[in-house]
Amino acid sequence: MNYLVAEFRRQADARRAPAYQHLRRTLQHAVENGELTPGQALPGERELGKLLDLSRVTVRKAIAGLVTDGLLVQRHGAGTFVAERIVKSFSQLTSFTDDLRARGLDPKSVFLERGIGEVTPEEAMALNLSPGALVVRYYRLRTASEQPLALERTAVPQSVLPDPALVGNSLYEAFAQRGIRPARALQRLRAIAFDAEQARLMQLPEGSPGLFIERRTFLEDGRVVEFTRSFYRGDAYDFVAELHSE
Ligand code: 16G
Repeated sequence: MNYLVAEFRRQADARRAPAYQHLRRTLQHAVENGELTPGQALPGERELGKLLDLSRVTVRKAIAGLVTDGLLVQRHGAGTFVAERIVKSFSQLTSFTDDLRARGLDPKSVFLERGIGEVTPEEAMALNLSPGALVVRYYRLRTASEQPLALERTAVPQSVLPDPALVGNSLYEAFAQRGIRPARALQRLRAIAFDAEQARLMQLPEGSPGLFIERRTFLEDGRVVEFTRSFYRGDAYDFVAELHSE
């Protein structure tokens, strides 16, 4: 942590600004220069305060700002960490909950809409259903440690999930509980900019970059169990895929 002390002094000498802003810049520098690496734990508030001769209120204020910026994350009971981009495999059929739990985070669903209705023509095409068939629909804000990461609109044939209330936090957990085992999925992806309404829900500036991913998920017998349109935060994810020559 010597780097932090030296950098803090440098920042404090260079500018006349409140102490919390110096600390904020110091921590930002440390992350940008790789002195603090993704996933690394920060010293506790008390320790940091002692190290830099700052009050706890000042330390807390600096950290709160960086959490809002997405540079740091706070995990309940565990402390403050440098945020990591989430690496998501494009060749594995995982769920949002799987991906986030694998990083030790706490994924949640905030239901913006939840209901049942007749398929739209687009849903009928995607789910191989006849006009008039019923689907269960969800519109969810997906968060991890209170940070919004994605918006997802899902339609599932009612023959697969008879009641919308069957999904608590995780769709795939609800599938598993009913013995429904997704075997494969087709995805398409494109870049988007969050519109005003989406940006508000995601707590991002309007026009922030995002990834739009459409997934159709199949059972072994070819039935489609899910048609989901996900809008992921562009700055939070790295998508990786292993490619083979044939
Ligand atoms: C992922 C899937 C989405 C699926 C959801 C289920 C992508 C791009 N999308 O977000 O299609 O509905 O996981 O997650 O991976 P859950 O089981 O946590 O509800």
